[in-house]
Amino acid sequence: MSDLILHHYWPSPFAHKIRLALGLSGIPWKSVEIPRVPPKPLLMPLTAGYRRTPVLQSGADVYCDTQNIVRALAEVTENHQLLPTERREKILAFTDWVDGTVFNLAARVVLTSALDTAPAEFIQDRGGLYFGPNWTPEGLKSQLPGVILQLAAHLHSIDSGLSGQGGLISNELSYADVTIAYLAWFIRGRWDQGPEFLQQFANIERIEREVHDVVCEAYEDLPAEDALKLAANSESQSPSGVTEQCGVALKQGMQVAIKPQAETSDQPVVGRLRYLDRFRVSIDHHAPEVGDVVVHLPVAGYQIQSCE
Ligand SMILES: N[C@@H](CCC(=O)N[C@@H](CS)C(=O)NCC(=O)O)C(=O)O
Repeated sequence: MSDLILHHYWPSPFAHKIRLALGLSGIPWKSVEIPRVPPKPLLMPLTAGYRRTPVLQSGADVYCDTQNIVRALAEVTENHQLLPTERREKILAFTDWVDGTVFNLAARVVLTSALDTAPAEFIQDRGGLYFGPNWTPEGLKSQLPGVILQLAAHLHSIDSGLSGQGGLISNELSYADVTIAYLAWFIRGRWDQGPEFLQQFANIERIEREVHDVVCEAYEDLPAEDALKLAANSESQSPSGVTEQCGVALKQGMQVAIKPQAETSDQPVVGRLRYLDRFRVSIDHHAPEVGDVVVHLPVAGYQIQSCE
């Protein structure tokens, strides 16, 4: 297995989720810090234009999106603590809902409370990413009480699903618990009323504590240029081939564009289709800085379109 390199910045909640996941599994990793807003000139050659955070690199294989990264961690390291095989799909369904619905509400609360203090460039960028092109500061402010109520309703149901001990899915902490922990970490650290708000959810606070207590941080810093060189000197270890699926005419080698299904300002990732199954889509990508790499995205939550 080649070194696992996380391209991230420290305040990113989704990156925090992967840092916790790596820590809980005891997997050592290399840390490349990337900018919080574009341009990201030392990331783009690797990702074919995917600009979100984090990205996991293993040699010439580049995994985008945290759901996909967690699946890849289990495959590449053969460590199944995060996603025990028999409970994997249940955990991923729960975490997909948290990352989409629940995180989006938390991001609305955090962004609304930062409207008058965060740099305008940051607010503009994140507004477009999370709320589409038609969001306004006034709209966010007027919806805030209703958004807090929705967030509290979802957290109440997660909290009641947790018993007095153990994780959400079993006695062992899993990726489901890591997901609860990153969400609580985000709400606590980025919203001034977060610590008080979270006191309503004693079980969530317990999981947040237990996950953070148990992780060991085994990382080393790596300059971004070295990560690019490493990709250039490696070959992808991932498979190729397109699994036939009912109603889908995509073929290996076709030029495709892939972007999040939601209304966002993300640019599509474009490349030749190399691999497709029920969960993952991979494209071949070439850039002078990295040579040939393979960029992997999840199928669920992304729109894959032929450009031919
Ligand atoms: N669905 C993505 C969402 C990732 C995401 O939205 N990350 C935030 C940071 S926490 C982001 O990319 N912000 C914009 C940026 O970093 O350029 C995932 O699970 O990885």
